[in-house]
Amino acid sequence: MTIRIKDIAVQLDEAARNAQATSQISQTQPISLEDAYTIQYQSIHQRLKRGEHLTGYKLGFTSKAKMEQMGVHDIIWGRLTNSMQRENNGSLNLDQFIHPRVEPEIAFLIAKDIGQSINLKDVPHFIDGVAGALEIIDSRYENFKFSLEDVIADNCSSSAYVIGEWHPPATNIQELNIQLQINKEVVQTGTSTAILGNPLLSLVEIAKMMERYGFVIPAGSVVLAGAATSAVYLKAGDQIEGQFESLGMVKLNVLEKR
Ligand code: OOG
Ligand code: MG
Repeated sequence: MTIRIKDIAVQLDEAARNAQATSQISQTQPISLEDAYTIQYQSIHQRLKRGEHLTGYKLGFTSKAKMEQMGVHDIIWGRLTNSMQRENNGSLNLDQFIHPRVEPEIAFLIAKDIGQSINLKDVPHFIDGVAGALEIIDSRYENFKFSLEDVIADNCSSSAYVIGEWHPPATNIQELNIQLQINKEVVQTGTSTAILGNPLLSLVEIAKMMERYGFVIPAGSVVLAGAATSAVYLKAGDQIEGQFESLGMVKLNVLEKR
């Protein structure tokens, strides 16, 4: 059976656009890892055709907390576009999402194109800034359930992100305590060490992926290193706050239902 890459890409893009869940691809047809990344590429292409542009890349499943919550144990990567970005302390309208969850992340601002593998000791040369961030993930699959290939095809559940204030690249990001609060209640705690033992390693990992798949992360892009804690479902009216010690606070307000 030939796999209808383009049809699946359109199906996933429409599910995102209409905020309407769709069934898991892997339940009706097997797809390979390569197919999954091709579907992701084509699905993002639909967004680009509508005038969006790429703003960066993200990693997924770089912490044990996330792997265990979702039952997927491989590092994955996806793409971010300008329509996903929200201002720090801005708002989020639940109507545009299916079953969104929030998770605290660390973000990097990329200083030099990344298209080939890099060593940990060279990573600082590729960074112009570091920041705390919040990611809103919203799987396009029913019940937020997926296989590794399903989630890759679905652009790793990317749906929105907020970047806190950028700090100089030399700012310490090792062993930072990270807290996620919703309506002033602490709902998740973790540390930056939860991200691959050292969040800088997320750039080593994504560089390997860029080399393998033949893409380049251009200077000026944002890279999200992957969540340090499990993700939490959002409700109307939630006030979300990520606290990242020296990197400060990142906020997002979920609008009340109209
Ligand atoms: C997939 C995306 C994972 C992360 O930070 O680990 C991710 C998901 O959990 O739906 O963004
Ligand atoms: Mg994430």
